[in-house]
Amino acid sequence: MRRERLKKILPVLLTAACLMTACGEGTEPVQGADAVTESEGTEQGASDETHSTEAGTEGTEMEPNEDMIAEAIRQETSRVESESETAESGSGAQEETPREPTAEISDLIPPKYTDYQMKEPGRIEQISYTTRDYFGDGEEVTKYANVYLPYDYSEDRQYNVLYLMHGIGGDENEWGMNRNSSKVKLIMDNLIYYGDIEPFIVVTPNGRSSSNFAAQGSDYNSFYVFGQELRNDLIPYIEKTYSTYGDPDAEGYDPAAVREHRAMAGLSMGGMQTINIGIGECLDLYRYFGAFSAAPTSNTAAQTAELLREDTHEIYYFYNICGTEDEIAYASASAAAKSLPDVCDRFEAGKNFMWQELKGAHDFRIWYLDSITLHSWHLPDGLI
Ligand code: FER
Repeated sequence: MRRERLKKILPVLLTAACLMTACGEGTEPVQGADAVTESEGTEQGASDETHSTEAGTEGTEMEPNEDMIAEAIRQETSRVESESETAESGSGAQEETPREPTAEISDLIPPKYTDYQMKEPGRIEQISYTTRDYFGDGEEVTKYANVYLPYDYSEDRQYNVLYLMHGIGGDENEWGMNRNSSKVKLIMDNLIYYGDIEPFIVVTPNGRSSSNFAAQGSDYNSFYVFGQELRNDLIPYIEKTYSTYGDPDAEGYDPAAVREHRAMAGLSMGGMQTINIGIGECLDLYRYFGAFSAAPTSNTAAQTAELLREDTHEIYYFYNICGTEDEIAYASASAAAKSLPDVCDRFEAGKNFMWQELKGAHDFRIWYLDSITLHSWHLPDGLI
């Protein structure tokens, strides 16, 4: 019963994490007709220019568009800065980000998830942990991340964990999870408050595995080696510190044994990390994935298929979204995901895979929604 109920009411945000609760099998989203496109064959001229066809190609060998990178960094940097100004000015929880969802899109979000109910708020902790400069000389580095703990977090129970990644010009604060006015936190609080998902932990790390991680414009190639940090340092730290399903101090601890309790998702460069690192390198650690407007150096569907050829880890869910007017990522996100079920029998649309595209650009109008429309079967027919 509970399982059935969860399948039906799968709510808003964070695809992967919601699906951790729902246990993907047999979930059949009823999708709105117009804006949602299921995977079809893809012909992506633009993506051919930015992707090698060879599976497993390192991000460093690809040819990203430097102008787009500069623009993405500029946009994301200014967004992060203006959000922290908002936070510092103490202007309160209702404060909006500079790139507010349009009415068109925000109407898709059931108000119960965006209305402030202050009764059962979760809390945010800023953590620091020791890792290495995997991109550079391997020296020890202290890095920072935000951790969302659900209301009534208790050591007496165990929690699923979502690792939620930022874009090329962002940092651990880009999702706003460093402030109580965070929209992601609000949606999480509401999802949990209404009993629509099981409480879970969200970690927003800094995706640059470099001693230069704090410089938002620093060499983006440090994004590609984040898998080492995740595996060696961040996941063990989180599981030692919080009450998750994994306990690195326990005898015989096997991080792979609890992969069903971890999800990875991210926007743009974080979507690339989800695809290239989460699915491409860490399938033994994760079972749920979400890529939002995946960046140009994301593995193509063919590359992912090739990487998975020898792998037998079950994939519970892989959700993808991109705006059709996203000049930075529409081609790459499409190339990475749209045709995946056609080229790889590990993905089945409507079962453990979803591609979704709708009118929108490379911004939070899409990224807050990823979530909501992911669960479009929760919305009235024809709404999207
Ligand atoms: C690129 C254009 C954009 C690229 C990355 C991005 C690595 C990332 C954008 C973002 O994270 O918002 O060519 O190549």
